[in-house]
Amino acid sequence: MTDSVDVLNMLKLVYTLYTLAVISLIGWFALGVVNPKGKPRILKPATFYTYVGALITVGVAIHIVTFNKIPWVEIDFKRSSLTPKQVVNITIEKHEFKLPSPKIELECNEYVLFDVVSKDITYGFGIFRQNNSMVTQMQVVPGSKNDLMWKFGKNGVYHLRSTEYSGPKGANMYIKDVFEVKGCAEDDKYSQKGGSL
Ligand SMILES: [Cu+2]
Repeated sequence: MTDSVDVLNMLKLVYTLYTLAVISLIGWFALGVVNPKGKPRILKPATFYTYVGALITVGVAIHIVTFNKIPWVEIDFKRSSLTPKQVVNITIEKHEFKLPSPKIELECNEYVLFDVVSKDITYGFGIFRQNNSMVTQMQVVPGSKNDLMWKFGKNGVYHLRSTEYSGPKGANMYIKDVFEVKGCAEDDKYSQKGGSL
């Protein structure tokens, strides 16, 4: 199952190539202008617009072709018709997470809804792997409904951390090994306790 690690690796590759293609256009133009052999070599407008047109087409196509490969997009689109199998209610007050239990078990390949309420200021709610890479996160705004639906496809133990600046005390809003996902066919290799990292 695709997760944020795979998405990030793919994006690094795709956007590096795309950015190099964009930069090459500027390089091509600059080389023409400073052409040491006589007159500046000016690009034909048709060539220029074809190249820019190709960049736009490829850039838009990347989004259209990949959007349904990204696992959380489907959840966002179908959100109103999905019923979560599990609801986790969390309250935050005075820079402290109030959890329903110290350890929370999450079911594999089921929709889980994290419903988080702030009693005072804006915080963040983020789920992190053992290597501290992020699985998912949302902002937690007081007086608003903040709920995040997610489906976990790999076994692992995850940390909870506030992902929004909430003053100096916010740095302590970090609880290790809160969430555990069990029952999947596959392990999240970055989220195993005792680290196969
Ligand atoms: Cu984009």
